[in-house]
Amino acid sequence: MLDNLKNGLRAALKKIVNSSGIDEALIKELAKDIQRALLQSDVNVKLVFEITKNLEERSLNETPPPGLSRKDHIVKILYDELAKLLGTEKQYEFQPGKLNKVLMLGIQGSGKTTITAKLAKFLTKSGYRVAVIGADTFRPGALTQLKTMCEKANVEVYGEEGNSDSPQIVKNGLKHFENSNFDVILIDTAGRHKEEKDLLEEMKQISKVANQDLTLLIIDGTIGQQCYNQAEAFHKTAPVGGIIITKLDSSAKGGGALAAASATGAQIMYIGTGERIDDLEKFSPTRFVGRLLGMGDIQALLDMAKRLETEGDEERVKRISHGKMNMEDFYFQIEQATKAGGLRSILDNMPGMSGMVKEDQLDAQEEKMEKWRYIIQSMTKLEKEDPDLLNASRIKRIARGAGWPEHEVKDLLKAYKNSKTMMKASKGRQMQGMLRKMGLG
Ligand SMILES: Nc1nc2c(ncn2[C@@H]2O[C@H](COP(=O)(O)OP(=O)(O)OP(=O)(O)O)[C@@H](O)[C@H]2O)c(=O)[nH]1
Ligand SMILES: [Mg+2]
Repeated sequence: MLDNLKNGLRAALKKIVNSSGIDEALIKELAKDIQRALLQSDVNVKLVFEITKNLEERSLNETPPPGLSRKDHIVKILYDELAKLLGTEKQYEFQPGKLNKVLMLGIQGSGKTTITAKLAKFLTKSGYRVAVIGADTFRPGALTQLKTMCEKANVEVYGEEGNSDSPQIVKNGLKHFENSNFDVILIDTAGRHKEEKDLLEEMKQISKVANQDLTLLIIDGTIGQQCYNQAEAFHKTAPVGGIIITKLDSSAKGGGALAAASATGAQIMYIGTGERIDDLEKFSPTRFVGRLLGMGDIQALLDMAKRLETEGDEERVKRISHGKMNMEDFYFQIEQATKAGGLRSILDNMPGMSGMVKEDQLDAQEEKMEKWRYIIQSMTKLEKEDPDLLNASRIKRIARGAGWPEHEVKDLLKAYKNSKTMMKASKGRQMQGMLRKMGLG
């Protein structure tokens, strides 16, 4: 299913995963590749540009949470954006203890009857007691087709061969099943119309009799982004409704169909992925994208990212309060404090820093922070972890890299060492208290 899209997306991802480093050029290339893959799957141009713009901007501007590599972070962004394209993670629940009436609607040949049987089986397997009403009085053989398919699911079908009054059949059918303890009744209707307008008119007619709890619009996925019109008209008219996109196995435009339907705000509930009765899936944007990208366990990655966002701080606080902070921790605490309530309070509270700065020096200190940021960025990973490594030649290299004189690097080192020594001496008590105050400890 959606092989072209899948291959296109995976090839693009592979480039990122196999690259030695991430830079702007590579991110732009990724965005181009994704664009191509989506356009080939008939995703609407506007949606494509939106998603790749977000991908580019977020990849360039967002800082990965501590512990998550830049690559993983970009994969996560891509995953987020694609899932967003396919809708939100809502779940429709049938109401327990009552008969849930579901009206199946769609233009000619969209796959209503097939889906009715598939859904009857799917819901039965999920523990619901399901029955079906065949209200297609238009197409010869419609009832036989429905019964044959539903037999495979062991589901009872109510129909009246020879009666052409479909609202009457619905009425009779509901009466027939009324006291039988069913949870869900699926009503298959005729697809005599070729246009949205007629379709919605029929829905109104049958709705009067059926008084359904849920209306499902079945759309043929091979029409690609043209799904938008049907889905939109439907979404506006049917307050309680969901969409099923069919024939995704036989369409190169499936991605476009899904994106277009979800762009209307309607919820895609199921997808049809083949002619057999078991070829039906409950639709979840995140799971679907995970599969497209070939990352079944992307959720694990997301969970990890979230954990790192919070855990990163805890670990850091622990390191800092045990006098084991590295250069990044040092910068982090100053930065956090700057955000949290002004440089002065932090500098006054921070062992080794208090008293170092007078009020009128605050601006100067803020400038210094900016310098330090460049200097720290010019350090290697190893040097940040263990600033004791910084000998004269390393200091020289860093100063050149940061574009500041060597004494600025030494200044930073002095402040770092001061802070670390004092932290050890006070066993981090002050620091912990302060970080807690800022909501970090
Ligand atoms: N490949 C593929 N074919 C499908 C799928 N769903 C339905 N079909 C085929 O599409 C054709 C139409 O399906 P039906 O279920 O009869 O469609 P319908 O909407 O009930 O048609 P009408 O009642 O005539 O409006 C049949 O040949 C099905 O086998 C699918 O997911 N994949
Ligand atoms: Mg049919």
